Amino acid sequence: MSTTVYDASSIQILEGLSAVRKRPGMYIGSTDARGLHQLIYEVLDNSIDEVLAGECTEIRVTVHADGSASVWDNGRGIPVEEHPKYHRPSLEIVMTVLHAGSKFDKNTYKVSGGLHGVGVHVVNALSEWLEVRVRRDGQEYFQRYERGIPVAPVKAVGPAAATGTETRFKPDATIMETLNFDRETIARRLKELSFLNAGVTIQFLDERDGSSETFHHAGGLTEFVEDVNRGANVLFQPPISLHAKRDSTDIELALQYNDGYNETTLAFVNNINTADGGTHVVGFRAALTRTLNDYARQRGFIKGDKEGLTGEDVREGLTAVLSVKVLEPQFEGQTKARLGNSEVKGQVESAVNDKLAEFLEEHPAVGQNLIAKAVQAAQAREAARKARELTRRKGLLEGGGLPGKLADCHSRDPAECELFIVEGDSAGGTAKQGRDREFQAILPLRGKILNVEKARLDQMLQNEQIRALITAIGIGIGDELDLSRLRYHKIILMTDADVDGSHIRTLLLTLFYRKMAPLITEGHVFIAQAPLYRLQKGGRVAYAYSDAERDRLATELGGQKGIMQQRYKGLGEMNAEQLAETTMRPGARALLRVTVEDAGRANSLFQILMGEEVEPRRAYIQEHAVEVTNLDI
Ligand code: 0RA
Repeated sequence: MSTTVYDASSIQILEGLSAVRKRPGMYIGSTDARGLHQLIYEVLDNSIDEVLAGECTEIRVTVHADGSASVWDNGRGIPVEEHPKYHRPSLEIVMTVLHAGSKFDKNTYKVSGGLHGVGVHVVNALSEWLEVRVRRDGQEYFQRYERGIPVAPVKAVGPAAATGTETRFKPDATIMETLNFDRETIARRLKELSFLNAGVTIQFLDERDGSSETFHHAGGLTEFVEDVNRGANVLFQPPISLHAKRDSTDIELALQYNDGYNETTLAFVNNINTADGGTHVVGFRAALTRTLNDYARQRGFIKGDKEGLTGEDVREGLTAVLSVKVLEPQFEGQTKARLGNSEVKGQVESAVNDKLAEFLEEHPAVGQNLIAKAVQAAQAREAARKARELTRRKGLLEGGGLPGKLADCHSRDPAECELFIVEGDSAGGTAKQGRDREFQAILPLRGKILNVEKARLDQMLQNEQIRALITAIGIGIGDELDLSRLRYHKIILMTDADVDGSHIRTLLLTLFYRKMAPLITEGHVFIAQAPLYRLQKGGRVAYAYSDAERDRLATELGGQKGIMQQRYKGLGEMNAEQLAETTMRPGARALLRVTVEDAGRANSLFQILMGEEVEPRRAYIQEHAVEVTNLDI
């Protein structure tokens, strides 16, 4: 590089690098654990683009023991020949400036837009070092970079029989707040990708503990739906699946119903999860409602002048995975998780209308099954409306009469108010003594709350615990929800660190996720973290929130000798002052904010643990034997 350091392209490279390193959040969202994993996903996106181009069948992701990660694929390999504009090897340009990709080819779907697909050069800029190996034209090529800058020219290092790319990088500790790759997080995304790209084989190796997993789903979305419905009673088997193209948009859908009352629709655009929906989901829902209504009328399930099925009716118990491929996706919203392209609504709607009607024609038994469920939902909707009206008349949802169990706070400014939901009357009593009554309210819950997975709205409103919760929170539920009436901006779940505690927490999160979603999406739900140990030596007291922390603190306090250690089995074992100073008081406590992801995970865990099928539950418990040894089944 010595003679070319100052040429125009070098300057552009250095400026680009420093822009990324100055504002990493602009490129990868954040520098916390989420941002760290985003680095892997950015590299992975390029391999997935090769899969979408039909040029790659195998991907290997490895987390190495030295804290680096690598992605290997058997695609075409990043081109190495001189780039026409920059007069450098294309490989070097892709790794330092440009967006990579088979993106030079027009008319291929690509993972791009939003936080995704910013390009592998961003990963390079945020890495202490990065090494790329390309197998192409019978050669293996190699280049290494440090903090994004090549340390030597691209070099041919030996013969290669096949083609492909391997990128290994070590995230830069001076930029990223954490370097700890989470096996579960990565595995979840790889599994998702293997469902979305039927036939690709994705291997995952974690060299830190030697574990490995292989994801391969020839059945694609159909298997995805079956996986989501694991543990549920399904109304028909196998899931309905359809595939169609409208203009340049490719549309794939699989759906199945279970005997529950909730809808789970997962939607993806170019393999990116659109958690906030968008035009593709709107098109799908419109088509589902229309097709099922047409079918129900044609077959006489709904008589001429009778009111039809609503969208909610036809989505009760629905599990669907929708995956569309769009040439130039526009992602919108705060987190870029919603598809904006208006043309996609009509494309998906037309495809689903045609193909679903065709399917129902050919499978009348499935059609009947499905309509019976939706008609039942319509009847229940009517019953729920009546129940709600009754409850409203009683003033229960209006916050008129607050529940007797609630120890409310003095302040009436919701922005500063906090509601602690506590397990049991005894811990509730301690929390009441320990709180700051100016702004902290306590609601003790007794025993298990209702299984919301199996309850319709009307049944839920008859449950005393749930009514107390709804009334205390103040925003109502379901269609009637009004977030502006929220009485506490922080809703804090404070349960024991044992199996019962985590069970109740899962139940509560599921209730919020299913019936009061804005509470979670707007960030109002938190989990209090109580310590597991209290250590004392002489006059010094310290609290530990994990075994590792206990060991560290014991060393700090000067070894094991003379240390008094207390292990808390529940909140009830702490006195009010201890609870306040470790878990409740702002400044001293550590709250975890619940994200949609957490709640979604609680939800699927909940389906497994509470569902009627024994086998998935047994399998789950075996897999997680260490964590749930005391689980009462
Ligand atoms: C540009 C053009 C071509 C492939 C790629 C990039 C490519 C990039 C990455 C990144 C990770 N794995 C990748 N595999 C391929 C097509 C080149 C051709 O036509 O041979």
